[in-house]
Amino acid sequence: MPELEIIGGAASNFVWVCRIACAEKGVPYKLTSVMPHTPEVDAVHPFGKIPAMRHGDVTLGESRAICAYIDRTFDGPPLVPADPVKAVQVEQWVSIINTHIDPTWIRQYVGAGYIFPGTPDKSPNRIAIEAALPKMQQQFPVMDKAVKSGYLVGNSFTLADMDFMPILYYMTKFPESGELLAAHPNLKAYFERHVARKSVQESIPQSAPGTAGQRTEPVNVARAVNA
Ligand SMILES: N[C@@H](CCC(=O)N[C@@H](CS)C(=O)NCC(=O)O)C(=O)O
Repeated sequence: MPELEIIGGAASNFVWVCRIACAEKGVPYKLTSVMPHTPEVDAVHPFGKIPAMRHGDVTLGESRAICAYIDRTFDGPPLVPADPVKAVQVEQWVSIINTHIDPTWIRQYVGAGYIFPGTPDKSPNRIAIEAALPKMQQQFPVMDKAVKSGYLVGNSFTLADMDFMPILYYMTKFPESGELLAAHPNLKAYFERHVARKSVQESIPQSAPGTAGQRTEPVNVARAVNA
């Protein structure tokens, strides 16, 4: 079997999802840590976004497609339950996270507010932050209710949880989102429980979003044994 290559900076929450998926599945991979719109990425993703993936002759972009490939190609615990209702519930949450939560919590609040503020002195962009917060204040209680059982779907750690954990991790790094997390006990307990998983711990980015350098680091992930 050729080596799986995940292409994209480790700080990207979408790259991180794929790395958690590999670890949960017990799939070794090489991480090629490059920014979006670099030649390695442009050669694979139609719009130059990360993550991209190579495995032998197979190339793919988009985290959901890459995780589906990992799940269907390799042995190991399923990332999506076999039960058809639970399987589509996973799709529902992945879609909600990618189309509602990521755009507000990561792109707008973390990205435009703190990481790429576009202010002359690089100080936080209060306009972007204040624009994101009312939406986040509505979305946090929804997600708090959704994780009440300890998982987004059923009673196991699925791709939906893998998609959500990197975003929650970044919520702990900034003041307003940290306060929101602290004020939502189900979300806080959910985060604290799953951040301890081996698959999450071993893939925590060493750099803040947007600061990942261009380097190639081999990662050999033994099958994760998680609680
Ligand atoms: N729907 C894509 C989103 C990927 C995405 O937005 N990645 C960001 C980094 S976290 C990116 O490449 N941004 C550059 C851009 O949007 O041009 C996926 O699930 O993989």
